[in-house]
Amino acid sequence: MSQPKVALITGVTGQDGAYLAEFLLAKGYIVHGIKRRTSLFNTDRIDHLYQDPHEPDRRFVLHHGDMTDASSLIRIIQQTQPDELYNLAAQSHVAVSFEEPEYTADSDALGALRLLEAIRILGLERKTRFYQASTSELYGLVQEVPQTETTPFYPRSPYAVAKLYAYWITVNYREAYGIYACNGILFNHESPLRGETFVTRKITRALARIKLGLQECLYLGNLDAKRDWGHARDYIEMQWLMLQQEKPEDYVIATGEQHSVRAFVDLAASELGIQLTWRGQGVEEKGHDAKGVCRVAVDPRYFRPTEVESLLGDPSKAQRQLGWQPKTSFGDLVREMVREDLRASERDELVQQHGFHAYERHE
Ligand code: NDP
Ligand code: GDR
Repeated sequence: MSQPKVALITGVTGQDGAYLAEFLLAKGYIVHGIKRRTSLFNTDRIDHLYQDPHEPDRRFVLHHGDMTDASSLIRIIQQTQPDELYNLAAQSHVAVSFEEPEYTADSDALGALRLLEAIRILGLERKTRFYQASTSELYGLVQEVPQTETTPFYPRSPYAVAKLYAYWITVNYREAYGIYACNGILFNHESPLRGETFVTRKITRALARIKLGLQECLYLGNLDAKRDWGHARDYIEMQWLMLQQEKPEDYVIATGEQHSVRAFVDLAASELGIQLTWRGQGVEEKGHDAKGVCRVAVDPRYFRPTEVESLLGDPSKAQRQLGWQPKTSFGDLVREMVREDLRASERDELVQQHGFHAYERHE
């Protein structure tokens, strides 16, 4: 019987890490994940996959490590000898990268370099295939519509600049040392597991809570930003497929469809049966409804110093070479996120009815 393949995932506690770990385990892989030390458990997204360290023959193993700590990365790669290494770990919030630019560069740019160097130091250039989580944020101030693998980059945030370094160091190590290394240039992808401060999840979570009377207001920034939103579950399959080809190449993964933040709000609200009235433009939209309750308001604190206004991907290459076909429509994505956030809010409502306080947070 052939040995199972071994995968190592950085960022395993994140949205994509959780979907990818589940996907690879179902394919028979032994999956190792790197998680950083936190003062509370931070494994909600992967708790259903957890295997007790005392179990023999575990197929899902977590290791403590950090993208800013080369020693931990080298040790884990040496121990696990991965056939496939998926670098998903990152300070992934664009707005936060303006507040923590140096840390973002350390983890997102140098982090990728540390992994590639570890592969080289350990002599794994011919064994370990490397996936780098690149991003449509590289296009930033877009030079061409829609964006393809050859569209010039123009990053617009410390996050995007850090990811630009990671993109090119991946290409460089492929060319210089013959490592099978790929960039997946993924456009925004969402799911019920999306972090609560990214705009889609912020919207579905807040509207579900407003619907149940647990929250009064949803504060947002630029409502006119347009994104090409897909489902994370569909996108992680492409991450895997990129590492199964004969030759390592870079691919755009996108739906080829674009919607505004405002349209996302409208659709999520209509799914929940919430009537929204948009009042004028910009900050003027801040206001209260007939009952004096604020529903959706624009708060300039969520504007970014430099914004990426519009992204639209052309996934033709992935369609041609990887057989890429997004399975989830925009409508189905919004419906799934709304449904799951309504369930979570109903749980919070129940908790509140039993005398426990559910805190309202705006981030
Ligand atoms: P998340 O923010 O949900 O997850 C990021 C993961 O990285 C978390 O597990 C986080 O750990 C971990 N992490 C952050 N900093 C460090 C560090 N210093 N050391 C170790 N681990 C760290 O991101 P997504 O799952 O949405 O995205 C996965 C990757 O894909 C990211 O690199 C992101 O930049 C990129 N990407 C995402 C897109 C999207 O639309 N989702 C689109 C294009 C690219 P913790 O749980 O402790 O915070
Ligand atoms: P993005 O995702 O910056 O594209 O990065 P995010 O959901 O944060 O923003 C999308 C757009 O919505 C606008 N926006 C708001 N954004 C947030 N977070 N909160 C708000 O209140 C708000 N109001 C409006 C933003 O200005 C922006 O234009 C995501 C991350 O997952 C990155 O890691 C990844 O690389 C890219 O997607 C592709």
